Amino acid sequence: MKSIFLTQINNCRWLAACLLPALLASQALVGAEIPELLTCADGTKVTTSGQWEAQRRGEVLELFRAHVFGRNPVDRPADLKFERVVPDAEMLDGKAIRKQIKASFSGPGGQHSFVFTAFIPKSSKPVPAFLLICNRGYENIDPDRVEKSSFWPVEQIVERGYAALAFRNAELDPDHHDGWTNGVHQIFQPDPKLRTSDSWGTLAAWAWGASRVMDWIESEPLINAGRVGVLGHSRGGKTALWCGAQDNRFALTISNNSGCGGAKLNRMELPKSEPIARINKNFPHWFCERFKEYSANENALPVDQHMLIALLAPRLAYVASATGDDWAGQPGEFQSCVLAAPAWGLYGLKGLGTTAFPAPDTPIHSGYIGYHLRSGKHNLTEYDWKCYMDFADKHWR
Ligand code: GTR
Repeated sequence: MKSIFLTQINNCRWLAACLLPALLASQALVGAEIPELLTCADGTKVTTSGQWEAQRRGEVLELFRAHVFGRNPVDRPADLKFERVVPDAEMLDGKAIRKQIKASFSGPGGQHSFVFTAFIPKSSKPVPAFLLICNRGYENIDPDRVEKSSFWPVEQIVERGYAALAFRNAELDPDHHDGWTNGVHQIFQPDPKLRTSDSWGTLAAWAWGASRVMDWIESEPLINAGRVGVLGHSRGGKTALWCGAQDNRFALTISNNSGCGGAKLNRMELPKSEPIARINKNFPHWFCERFKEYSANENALPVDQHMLIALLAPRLAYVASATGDDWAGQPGEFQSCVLAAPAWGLYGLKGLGTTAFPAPDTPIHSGYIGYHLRSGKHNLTEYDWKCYMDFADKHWR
């Protein structure tokens, strides 16, 4: 266990740059014990990528299943099938093909389906792609492009040579605490009484949906399945992190303003940020039941969120914050990236490449973990998308 207070004392650049007096005044930082990323349950220190993959990575993944997000009852359903909702169409002045696909499957509770859209730029070779887990209304992911939202700027994404995919989270599971009687929870575990402390919550169900879209991407010759980024905003960002952690087919995972339960370090108790007690009270369906044991009890949690980001190594990871989003705890989102970076070090790769909290609108893109602090409010904007594409370009082009 390492004291975050000591970590920061050793880190004068970070302290100097982080002009948040409330943070430094917070007694909650002093002595807060951060679970060690690279120490196995049996005390073995991890010094190689081989050890990480053979032992520690699986332990960390299991801790997040058992204590935070819950356990999926099923991976890819045996009868999963994809069919076109409408014929493929040329869109964006002929620059892209639009595909609208319905994914259908069944479980003990019956049949279910959800729809996703893909805009694929015309190209002589398979293109890289971004998959958005959309937690806002349908108007944000309008397949007809009548409504154009910065949440999913398809025109810009296609212009830069990326396919843009999106689905609506609520089609997998409505975003309400409704007793697990609908959505994919009901399909795969029809009797809610049989749920246990580690049964999957709603964020896990949404993440599972993103993996089903990846199943389709793997069968789509126009997309390069080896270069797909999954991203989400806020509750969608928490979901993207859990998706990328479990599904290593995603080469890039992006958390936009994900905050508590996402990129924000729980033990960094920032006065204006969301604590576990609040998220469990307001959104009792997001995590597994056991996560409630950690309400106002952060230090008992056997993981912290830097370990979630570390599960993405050695793939690409990106965390973004916004200056006006104290609720997400920006310094805590950044600090998770700092503490996750040693996982990339095991592979001889640069993680974040700095420990200094950056000035607004100065993206850090030098390593395998990208980070930026955008000026403005809690949102997913064209600026954020530009940063994500710049980062992907740097690694993939
Ligand atoms: C808030 C919640 C956050 C965040 C956000 C969102 O109300 O407290 O954790 O997820 O909603 O998804 O926009």
